[in-house]
Amino acid sequence: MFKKILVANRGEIAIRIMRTCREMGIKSVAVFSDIDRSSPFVYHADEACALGGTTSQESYLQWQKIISIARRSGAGAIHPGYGFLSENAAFAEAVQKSGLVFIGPPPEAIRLMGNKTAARKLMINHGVPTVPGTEDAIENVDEARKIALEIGYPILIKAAAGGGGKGMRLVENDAQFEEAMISAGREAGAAFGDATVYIEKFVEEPRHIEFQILADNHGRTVHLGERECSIQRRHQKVVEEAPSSLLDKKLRHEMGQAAVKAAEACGYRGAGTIEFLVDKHRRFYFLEMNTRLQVEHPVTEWVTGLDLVAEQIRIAAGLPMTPEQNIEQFWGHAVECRLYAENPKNDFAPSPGKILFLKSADGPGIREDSGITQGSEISLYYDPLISKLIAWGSDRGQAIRRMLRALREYEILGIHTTIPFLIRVMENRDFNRGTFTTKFIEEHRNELFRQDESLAEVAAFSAVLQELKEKNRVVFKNGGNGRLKTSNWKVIHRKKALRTR
Ligand code: MV4
Repeated sequence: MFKKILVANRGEIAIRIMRTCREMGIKSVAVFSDIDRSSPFVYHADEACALGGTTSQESYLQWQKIISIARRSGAGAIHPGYGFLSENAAFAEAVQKSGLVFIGPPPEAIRLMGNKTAARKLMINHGVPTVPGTEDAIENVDEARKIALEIGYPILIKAAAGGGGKGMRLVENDAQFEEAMISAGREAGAAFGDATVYIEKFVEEPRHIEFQILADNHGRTVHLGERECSIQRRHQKVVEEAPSSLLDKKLRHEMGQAAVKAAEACGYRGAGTIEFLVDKHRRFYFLEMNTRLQVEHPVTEWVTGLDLVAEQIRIAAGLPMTPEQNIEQFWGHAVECRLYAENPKNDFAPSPGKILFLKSADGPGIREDSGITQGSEISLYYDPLISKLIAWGSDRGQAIRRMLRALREYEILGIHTTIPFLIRVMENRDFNRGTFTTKFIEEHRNELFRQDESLAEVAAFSAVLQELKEKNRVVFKNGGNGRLKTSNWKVIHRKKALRTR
């Protein structure tokens, strides 16, 4: 087993990885930018080494620097987390060439799955259902238009080097085709340095459901069930849960088999995710594979009882993984809410600043994977994800109620966060019924963004009440929105104190 691991990431995921390292008796090494000099993840590590720089490009993407720090520190492996270098095949190769272990899949699997047309072709050849579309890149506009007519509108033009929606164009009829193909190619070229595009039939109002897989070097590949990720905004996930309220035993089994087949087809090792779209007829289609640990992995951990980071480390060290078979039955239900430093009342604009006060949520069935603390400065340089709240319940209803309680308990001052928006989602009727698609946020815009009473007035009133409370002139009862102000015991105690004074 490794004695020391360098974590090539920041924020909550760096801490998440370091925690498992500590539990496994493995030392961890942090690398940090100038901006992150005093970030919590730096203090979670056993050792920390400055990368310098402020932007991602100048810091967390400096792979030569990161590899040389790893070697000097005596680390045996590098964990890339998610984002940054996690799906960079050249980095994975360079790590291996330097004599270190990359905690992730083989570089060939990253490269193969990074190319969406190659991935589609592989899936078709292995009998994994894909969305109807082209097997190869489209080049000639007129030939491509013929193909689009055969497939039938609406269609999507997607970037071969893409993923996450960049370089994607919805085309509803033949007249729109040429312009869409040209602009998609231009956008893909600028974003990925590869202008290759292809066509897929547009699946209308689908659910986005992904399967967690694990593969070790002892001949075993298993799936650990699904995550429901349909609640998204501009290709950014907002809420995830496990299991999905859409799947029954049969569909779960079929999709799980397909996910395992997909992972085996590309020679996968470690933890990976197979993304599917499920249409209104409950037909499912392979969309893409994510060759990394995902942000939303905790919901799978909670309903399976596994530590996915520990499994990644074990597999990378050549040990067999813990699960011996596919997991299709779960322990209760888990929901994750992503807390972003964004202002939902201002079109989710980034909200940088200093965390002036922080009292996070805990209690029964609550886990928080956070990257921040009171006093932290949130910059504009990196991803605005500051924390993840995960709630567990014996059933979906209890998990949602606990999440709602935790979101209301959470107190954070100094920046805007997505908490008020997440509360609206958790209260939403269609969300609670499980009747939603990837268009949920768009379709419920009015309810989700409805203005409260004048917030400024409420804030001013609260400030006056707080002042009176501090002078012991008033006591609070368990109040309006179910938020605990002062317990009745304290109220009685204070009344007594006033009487005896
Ligand atoms: C699709 C699709 C419908 N039909 N492909 C969005 C990001 C990228 N990963 C693929 N995406 C989609 N691909 C076909 N053939 C709809 C989407 C899509 C989407 C997918 C999952 C979650 C949210 C989404 C929001 C808009 C579009």
